[in-house]
Amino acid sequence: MRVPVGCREGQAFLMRRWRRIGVLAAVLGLGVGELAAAGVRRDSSPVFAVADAVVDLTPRVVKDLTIQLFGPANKLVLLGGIAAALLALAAWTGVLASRRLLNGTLLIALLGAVGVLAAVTRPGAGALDALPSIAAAIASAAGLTGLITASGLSARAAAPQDGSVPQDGSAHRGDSGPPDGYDRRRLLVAGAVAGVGAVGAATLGRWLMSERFGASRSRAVVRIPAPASTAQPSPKDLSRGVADLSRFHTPNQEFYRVDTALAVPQLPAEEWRLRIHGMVERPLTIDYRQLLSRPLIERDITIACVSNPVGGPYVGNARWVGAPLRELLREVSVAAGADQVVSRSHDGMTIGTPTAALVDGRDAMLAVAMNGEPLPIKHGFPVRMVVPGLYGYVSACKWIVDMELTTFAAYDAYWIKQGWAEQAEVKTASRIDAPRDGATVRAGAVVIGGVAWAQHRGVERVEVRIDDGPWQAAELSREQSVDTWRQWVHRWTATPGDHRLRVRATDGLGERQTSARRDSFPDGATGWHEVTVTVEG
Ligand SMILES: Nc1nc2c(c(=O)[nH]1)N[C@H]1C(S)=C(S)[C@@H](COP(=O)(O)O)O[C@H]1N2
Ligand SMILES: [Mo]
Repeated sequence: MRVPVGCREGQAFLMRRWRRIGVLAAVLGLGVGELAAAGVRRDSSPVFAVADAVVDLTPRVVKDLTIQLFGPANKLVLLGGIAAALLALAAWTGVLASRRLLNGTLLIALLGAVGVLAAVTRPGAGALDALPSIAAAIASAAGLTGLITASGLSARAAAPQDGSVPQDGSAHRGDSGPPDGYDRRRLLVAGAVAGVGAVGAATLGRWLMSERFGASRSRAVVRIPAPASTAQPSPKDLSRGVADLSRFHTPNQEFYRVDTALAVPQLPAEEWRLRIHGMVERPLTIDYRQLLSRPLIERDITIACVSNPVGGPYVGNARWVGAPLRELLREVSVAAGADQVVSRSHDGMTIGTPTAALVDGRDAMLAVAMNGEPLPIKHGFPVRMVVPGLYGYVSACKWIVDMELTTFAAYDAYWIKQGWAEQAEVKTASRIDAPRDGATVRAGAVVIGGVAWAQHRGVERVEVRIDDGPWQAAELSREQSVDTWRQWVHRWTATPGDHRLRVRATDGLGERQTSARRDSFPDGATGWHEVTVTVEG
């Protein structure tokens, strides 16, 4: 039964159809774009190329804000925003097409051009990278025409010839419901065909991409040789029996992830090469097999992100296996004055590390394994850098493919260009994991616990303060190395009421963690972590 609709509603009804047609056409185009990208390379996908370009063009303050607000989910938020903007534009192609098909097609061409521009300006892109965006635009335009034809809608049915918005709904005079020629059934069928086509093309494209360019097959077959120098046996893990206390080794699945890559870079180990060049006497290129044939070291090293707020989650401890950088740099013979090593990743990130930190005897390495498995793809497979004592953005280059010996005066790496500090040693920090902030606990015996880190200086002491009471020494896990965090626990007899718990650490040089509250920009947050808990009688 046809529900009578007034003229104004009739107009709105039609516009919804046109918008839907625009969106369906765009989705079809994107699906076809993904499929075409599988024939070129991953980064040529219009979706990822545009998203990556947006990330590159986003000002630092906005990026920081999204990291602060949404943490590791900031990329999902960004992708969601891009998708919403695209949907709005796609709907608009339909609206434009309702006046004149050519106008809708022109907007699609413009969007395609944005895709082309983004794709050909990605690192390592060639002219071929333009193809998926072009294919997407053509499929979209064809979809638009096809859906309009199938629906029986025409530009005339939607708007008066002069293109102005009708004031009285005169476009389909005094009528109830859709105009003559509109065929709901055929539009539904055509829409379903377009939708299925879009999903099918995107799924097939995704699958082909991971088969052709993915790294998981490579990761499944690599075998990491036994290290020549093994880690100390692990200390007793204080997290056993204390809910919410961080485990001594952070499981890979729970390890924080911070990087600018929207799609995790895929670099099969067989294709991996590392070039060490610049201010060196004997430039060197090694492959994965050669790297693994070197004497490997195994170490428990805690890494942290400079953007970690006080008490935040961007820190983790893992057992890494890798090739020491000191020997590699000795082989290439670094020129005097080359005070910076600029590492480049497969996805174009640049990270600048003081050369001194790589040769001064600390366990700086090119890591290939993390907690007993080949490096997870998200954490840099096949090879990443790990340098004890430095924040990740100045040391921990994932998917590393190039190291250039240069000077700090000559080159600013990615985050330095955004204003972050050139040199950034990890600041002494401590965190309360249990009980959680805002938790309610029962009066009596309560275990307060957490972790403390001061990489390459070590943690000597951790103290806890309840309300305005005295600072009390916490019990610490055995020191594994100066590069490894220490778990701490403090047994508290909790009394009913609200309580404020604070923690502070002292590093291996006897220096106490500062109470001064500072934001993470530009070289790491400072201040004592505190939580408030309610104790019930
Ligand atoms: N290629 C690449 N490597 C990178 C980054 C990046 O964005 N791209 N981020 C760095 C930062 S800021 C940190 S804190 C660490 C995080 O390493 P994780 O994700 O394995 O925890 O990686 C570093 N290495
Ligand atoms: Mo970081």
